[in-house]
Amino acid sequence: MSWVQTKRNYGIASMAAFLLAGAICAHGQTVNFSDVKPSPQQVEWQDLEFGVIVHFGTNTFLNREWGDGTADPKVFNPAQADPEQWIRAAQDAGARYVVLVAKHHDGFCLWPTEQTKYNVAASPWLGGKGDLVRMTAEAAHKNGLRFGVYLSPWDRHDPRYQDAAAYDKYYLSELEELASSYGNLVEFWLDGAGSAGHTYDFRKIIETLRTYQPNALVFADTGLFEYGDIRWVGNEDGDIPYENWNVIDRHGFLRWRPVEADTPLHKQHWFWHPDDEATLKSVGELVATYERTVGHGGQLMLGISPDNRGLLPDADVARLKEFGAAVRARYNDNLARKHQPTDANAATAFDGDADTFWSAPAGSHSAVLEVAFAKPVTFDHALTMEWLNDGQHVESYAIEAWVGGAWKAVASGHAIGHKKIDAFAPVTASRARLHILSSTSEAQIREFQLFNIGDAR
Ligand code: FUL
Repeated sequence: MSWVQTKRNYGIASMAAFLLAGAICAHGQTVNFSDVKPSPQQVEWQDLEFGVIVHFGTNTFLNREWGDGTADPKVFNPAQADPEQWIRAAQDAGARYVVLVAKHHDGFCLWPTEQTKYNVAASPWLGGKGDLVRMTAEAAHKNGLRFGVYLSPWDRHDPRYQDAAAYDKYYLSELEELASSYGNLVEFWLDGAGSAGHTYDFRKIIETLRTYQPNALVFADTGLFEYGDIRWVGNEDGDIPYENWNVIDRHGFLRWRPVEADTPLHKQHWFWHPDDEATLKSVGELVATYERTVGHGGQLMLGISPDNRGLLPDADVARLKEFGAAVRARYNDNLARKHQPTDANAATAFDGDADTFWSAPAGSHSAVLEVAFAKPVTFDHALTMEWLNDGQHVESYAIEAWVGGAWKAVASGHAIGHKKIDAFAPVTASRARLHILSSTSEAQIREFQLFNIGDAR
């Protein structure tokens, strides 16, 4: 359906705001790609790898994807709304954070905001005393997941939307409530859909968010390029095209902007719809999505949707569990751990502990990280992680196996980044290596793991 592809441009508040936002090249200094480093918050967020985004609201009860803002709040009446069930299912899938759509484009708010009556307090749910943002934040925190919110700028209900200044005031007050009352937010989702032609005061929006949530990362799609800490991948298919670099050129200014790929568990559906089992993605599709997102060094944001009871359907819960189990099974038996100990420094890359890393010799621009086995092993996947705190250094690499008395490249690429998964035809060898063919400064590798998964594509 077309709506999922319609991220739109916003008007920019002013040219001055744009210039201020990109002032890294002060005094005419040139900044190189490899000089740009992530913030500590970006490093922490990239380690989360996989999150879920929850869509639930009046649309759920009306078989809609984009509500037009006219739905009666009384339709919102889930008998069993249970964010703990959503969170546990997300956790089974392997997710480490959850973003709740606190207000979608229809304008209906899932918390009892004082800024509009168009919210859960006007619904029969829990006698008008419920607060889904609180319940979801608490369930997430209780189960060790980070929590974030989506607050749609486009609002098809509120009359103030016709007046940019009045709407900014309204939006900022909503944001202030969300940012000050529900604990730490890991991510704030700014969705550009539907906003074509509307001008927002994004400088003020970000200022307000930062006042209460200095560590929250802003997800922003194309039209909000200036304001995001995280960038949209440009599609909703769960596909991060390779090469994927963390540093992008933002109108001549280089910025660390890791990518997040949002895609729903049900094909094309962010909200629950009746009789929709056929759109549920298969385990194979989900694993492929994982490998094309997390395996391409970016973040996977999977959409989940509670039904009109307020629970994830049993089939969705089961699928999420199967998906998590499949990923764990594929990347459980790291053969590199069984290496012959030679070099303690190198061993830090084989140990499954992403908090330790191997470093190539200081100042080097090429290097090898070799793993040797007592007996030949067969492998068909490699998982490599770069330590990014100091920037993204690797520019070209090959995975090589010692075959017939010579090194043979079984996979190669340019970017490694946070995580790179390479699949190749099975190879049997007693030695393997990560060959850094070129790096801007010494390569720093958190993990170099090998697997025999058995389904090389
Ligand atoms: C899009 C929205 O229009 C969809 O309804 C959904 O919320 C998705 C995550 O973002 O832009």
